[in-house]
Amino acid sequence: MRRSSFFLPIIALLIVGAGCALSSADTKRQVTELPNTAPADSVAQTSEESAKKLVVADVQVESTGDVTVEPVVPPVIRNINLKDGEFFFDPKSISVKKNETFTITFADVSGHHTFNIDELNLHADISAGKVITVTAPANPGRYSYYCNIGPHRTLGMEGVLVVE
Ligand SMILES: [Cu+2]
Repeated sequence: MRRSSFFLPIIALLIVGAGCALSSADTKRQVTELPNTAPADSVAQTSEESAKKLVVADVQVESTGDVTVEPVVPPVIRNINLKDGEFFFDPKSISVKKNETFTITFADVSGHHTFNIDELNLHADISAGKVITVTAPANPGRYSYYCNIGPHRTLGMEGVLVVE
């Protein structure tokens, strides 16, 4: 009885002491770890974020570069004045680049005529001042244009769209 009552408080103290030592070691570890990891993470995040911002900035620069290129395209669209009469198209040859978009304005139209390019599925009634927009095919070649009314084509209402 004496021994056990003497040792019990010591054992209890040892346990409490061990518990204190463990808990203080834990808090020390937490205290020392937190300041080390937190700034390192925040630095890494900010550098990642700034890297993302840089990438976004690059994309924006590229897209604005494209946007500035696009408005330049419409003025590049060439207009071709095409006269027609009894029975001709003038000029009889139009040269364009592949994929080029251009307009044809029918300047002087006398009588009822049409303008057709079969390969482009282009079929239009034409009248004075009419403007049609044409996109040249991707394949270079020679594409006939003609009027399909009566014998107009055989009478001379034809020409060729040369795609280079
Ligand atoms: Cu015709």
